[in-house]
Amino acid sequence: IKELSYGQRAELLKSLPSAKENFAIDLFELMESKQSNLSVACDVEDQDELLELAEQVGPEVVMLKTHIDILRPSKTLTMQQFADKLTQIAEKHKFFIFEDRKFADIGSVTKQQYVGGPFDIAKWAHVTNCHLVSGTSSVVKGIQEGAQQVGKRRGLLLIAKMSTSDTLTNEDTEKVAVEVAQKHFDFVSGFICQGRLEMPKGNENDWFKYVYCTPGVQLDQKGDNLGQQYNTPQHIVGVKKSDLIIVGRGIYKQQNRAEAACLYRKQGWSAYLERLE
Ligand code: UP6
Repeated sequence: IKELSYGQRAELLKSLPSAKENFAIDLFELMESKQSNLSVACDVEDQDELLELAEQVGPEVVMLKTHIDILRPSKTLTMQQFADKLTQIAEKHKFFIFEDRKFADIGSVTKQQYVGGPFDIAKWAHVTNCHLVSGTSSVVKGIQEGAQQVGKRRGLLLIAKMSTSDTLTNEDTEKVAVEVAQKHFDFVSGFICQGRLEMPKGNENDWFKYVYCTPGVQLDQKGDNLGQQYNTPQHIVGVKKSDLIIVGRGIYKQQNRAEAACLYRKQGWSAYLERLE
């Protein structure tokens, strides 16, 4: 198939019986209506600051990315209260919450880490992600069972390729991620990757089913001193044909975070529009 818009991909997914409940539909629809393919990685360490950042960038993003385990416990808010506040902000500005947990244990422990524990991720995060090193089907199933327990529509992104210079992920892990996604298409919504992934022979057109999400995006820097590598929104969306850019320090380290988020949203969106031409 030729290039498709996010909205067209949502419609196509809705027409597939196996995808009817897939979170990717909600995400593609929001991207289309909000004219945004931006996610902000909120790697701040204070709960109040994270809530403030969510308010600042909320109007620009479709997904707000958290690392719940880097936040200092707050003196004023319980975990439940914090999650409720973040959920309220998400509803107000219309974005999804992505807990970037990168699960990597056996299926049953993954499920325990996802549902319950101090963070109770499944309760408040619309989407999460996992590595496939410890199990391809088992880890996905563990998270899927957890989501069923909570009884809400949840999404899962598979880590296919990481942004770091010294990553062990490669073409083989990308290939495995695609196979796992195809097998668990009722629950898997997309990938953490560095660009659109190649589909298996005979199913080349299936690329449209998945949301390709890419971290390691920044305009000013080429990388950091701990292995991170950056590309521009134009390169990631325009050349590599990824769908969603994930920007952390490029936005939250700026003086005016709302303005920075607006700039990245515009860059990501115009690269997408050019791709459609
Ligand atoms: N992230 C990566 N690379 C990956 C996967 N995830 O950087 O392959 C996450 C990091 C961080 C964010 O955990 O939250 O994306 C990138 O932040 P930065 O833009 O500040 O580098």
